[in-house]
Amino acid sequence: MNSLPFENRIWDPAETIKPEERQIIQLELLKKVVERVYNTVPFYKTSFDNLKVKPEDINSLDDLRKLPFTVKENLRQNYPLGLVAVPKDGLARIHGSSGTTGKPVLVAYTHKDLETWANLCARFLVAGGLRKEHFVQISFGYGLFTGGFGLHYGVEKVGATIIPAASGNTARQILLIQDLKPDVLICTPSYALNIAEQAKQTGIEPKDLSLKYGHFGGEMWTEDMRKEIEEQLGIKAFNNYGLSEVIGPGVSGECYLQNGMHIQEDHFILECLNPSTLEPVKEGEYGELVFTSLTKEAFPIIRYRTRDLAYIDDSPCPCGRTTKRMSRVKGRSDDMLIIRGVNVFPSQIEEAILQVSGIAPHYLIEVTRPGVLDEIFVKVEIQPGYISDKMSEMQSLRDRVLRKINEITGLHVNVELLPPNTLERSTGKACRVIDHRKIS
Ligand code: DLL
Repeated sequence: MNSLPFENRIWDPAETIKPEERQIIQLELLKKVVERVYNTVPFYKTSFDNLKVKPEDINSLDDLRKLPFTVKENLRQNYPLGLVAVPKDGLARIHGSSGTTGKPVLVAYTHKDLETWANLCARFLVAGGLRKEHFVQISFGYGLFTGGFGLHYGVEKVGATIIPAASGNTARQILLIQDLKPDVLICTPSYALNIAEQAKQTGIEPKDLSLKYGHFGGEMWTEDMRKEIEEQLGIKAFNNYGLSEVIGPGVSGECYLQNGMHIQEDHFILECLNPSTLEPVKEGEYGELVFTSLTKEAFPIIRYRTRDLAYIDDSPCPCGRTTKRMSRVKGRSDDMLIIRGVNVFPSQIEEAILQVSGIAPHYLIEVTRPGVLDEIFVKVEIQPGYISDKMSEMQSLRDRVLRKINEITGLHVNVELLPPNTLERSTGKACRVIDHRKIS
């Protein structure tokens, strides 16, 4: 691994204040935002009134639980900008979530929101070691997607040099890395692997490139995937999380200790709830993440149900930041596959296949129901060096994948080994699952 530039620096003193002080700030801000949405956004007024709750009922952080939830469907119903809480001339930018079909879900920012957002991204970038003298290649899409612009202004705030490569044209990404020698790569984890793989194919050893570390997010990835990226690119790989509805990237991100993502609690209150009962889970138990924004002007959001499943860790972090941390997202409640009654997350399958040597980190899960029973097909690529003419060797590799998946998920699945480079590569968020049961 390349030598690392880490020194424990903190971007914003607000990251280290005592949790009790932060709670006082949270309550003040919560009261204000609740009052503001009630008076400016008809959707919130109606949903509060339906539950017979008024802004003055919020007198403690626990009172948050009296408030109604917001779900993606509410944003769709209020398309394009029905949930915006400021006059149109107060807006500075519109972004949208990454759905590929139908109308996007749109979100809006004032100038102050953009400032807040850049500061939040700067926090986790610095927590991973970003310094002014670094060169940073941003290989996220620039557009409605929040990844490109969000990280762009975060890096700019810190004062480092940006290479806004955007996503796609992987050969040019590699050329830029070779010639401009960036220290940092920012993109989705699947695209980082794609870049490494394509470099290898053109005779470039990715480990010898200049990159020292990367901030990856925007899609689910496992700890094994992290190892894979770190090994292939010879870097440290940090996780960061966010969603357009809440602000974009910058909701939480890892520090250099890589032990969970620090939640920006002075800007968002995070609840972790059992998705069926909507009651809080115990600390350390997986639940659905539900966010309330505290400081956003244009698009405040109350108790937004993300469907993302993770757990909260309240133990102190040696880096000195005093915020709670969240685990990596293990999946979304709506990505959970129910196969013959067994619940399985794509991340469990990723975890399994990445533990089998000889298997590349490229896979596709297809679910069908040919008769009455569900069938699951896991298509995985073999690593280039492991391809063999001997049927028995390929059979045994396949058996190892089958056994590992069974060990981790309890399921008997069909595994198809594919030659290297057969599955489509993504330049943004990878598509890992095709559920034919939903399509037909
Ligand atoms: O993906 C924001 C973002 C961009 C975050 C770049 C980090 C880096 P959306 O397009 O609205 O926003 O998608 C949000 O992506 O609800 C999660 O399901 C998933 N997601 C985002 N980051 C992670 C992560 C951006 N680190 C949805 N791990 C979220 C797992 C993630 N899933």
